[in-house]
Amino acid sequence: MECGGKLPHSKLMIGDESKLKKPRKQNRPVRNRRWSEDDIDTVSRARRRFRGHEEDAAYNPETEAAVFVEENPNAVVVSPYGKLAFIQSGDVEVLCEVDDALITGKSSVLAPGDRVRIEEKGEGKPLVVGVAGRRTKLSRPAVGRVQEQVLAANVDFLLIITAAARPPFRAGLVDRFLILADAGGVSPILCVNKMDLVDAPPQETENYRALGVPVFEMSCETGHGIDALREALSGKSGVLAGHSGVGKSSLINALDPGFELDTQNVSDSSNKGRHTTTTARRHELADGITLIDTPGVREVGLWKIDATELNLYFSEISDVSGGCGFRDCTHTHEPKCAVLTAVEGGGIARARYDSYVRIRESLEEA
Ligand SMILES: Nc1nc2c(ncn2[C@@H]2O[C@H](COP(=O)(O)OP(=O)(O)OP(=O)(O)O)[C@@H](O)[C@H]2O)c(=O)[nH]1
Ligand SMILES: [Mg+2]
Ligand SMILES: [Zn+2]
Repeated sequence: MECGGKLPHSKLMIGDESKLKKPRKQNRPVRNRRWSEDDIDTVSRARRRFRGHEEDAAYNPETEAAVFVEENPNAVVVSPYGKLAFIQSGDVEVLCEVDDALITGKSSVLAPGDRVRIEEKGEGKPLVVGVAGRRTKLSRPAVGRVQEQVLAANVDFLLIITAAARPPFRAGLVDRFLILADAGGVSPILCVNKMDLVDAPPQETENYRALGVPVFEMSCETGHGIDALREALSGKSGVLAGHSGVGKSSLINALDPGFELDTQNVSDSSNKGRHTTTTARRHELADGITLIDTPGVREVGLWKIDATELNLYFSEISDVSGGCGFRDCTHTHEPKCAVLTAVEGGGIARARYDSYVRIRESLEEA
């Protein structure tokens, strides 16, 4: 799988790519190296083995092969707009038409961050004639579940934005976003915003630190933690995702004071955000940072992930599952299950295990 490449899993390593090019050591411990390029390779290899075919299972060869042929992109997608698209070409943003070959149903296959080729037609709007293969992508099932919806393309990071409070921290959503990131070759970063509202971060954040996911505690309101994140993102690209009202757009405004994106109060009665941002859009910030803002989500569907391979996306589970009595152990009820033993013994966080079980059930129902 052609994926993120050179993706640091600790902010200390950002900008120091030499460290990432070390030869691969045999039998090094699996823990804490979860989100490196090697790991993504390992997961995708395992997934290919499981599926028994050569292509990367995260990509859909039927739809993508025909479309992603552009070898000379000259522009980048800012925001798809039905059968049109806002495209950044040099310093200007232009509204373009999109070639029929790139349209499925009422919209195009384009996602913010896609590298495309546009051509002037002489009259009218320029035309998007092709799109290049994606280095990474973040996708979920589109409404109706039969089609893939790519939320963002060619990003280094998925910034999973959560709030310490208002709306409440939801670990289950974080777990699903981690799967999406892994499946698309994107490095996750967990941002815990609104720290000004609490004395201590939600307890579950420790589970993510233990997995090697970088965790940034911050407040867009007070500016706490913003410099550290800006430094970590310098020169990189990312997509922001999370529940409505957690502060995604506020974060862009905080990282670059030149921005004044619309933000809105979380309604006090329901504790739910109001979906202030309604379309995904790519923004170029100071310090060479590119971020795609997205509308808030309540749920995250998983695209092309099978219940039986779910354990591959929970590194702490796949680390110990070799010790299970049955090779096809589901880690839910079987005797001699090494995963259940680890959960009992505290080696695997109960909240993460519960997420695994819940997601597994949802995939079996689908
Ligand atoms: N107390 C506090 N409030 C914040 C913080 N960050 C953002 N907010 C507020 O939270 C509300 C929602 O922020 P937005 O940036 O609109 O949230 P969003 O994630 O973009 O929401 P959607 O666009 O609906 O997905 C706004 O009223 C912000 O002012 C923070 O660190 N602390
Ligand atoms: Mg927003
Ligand atoms: Zn088991």
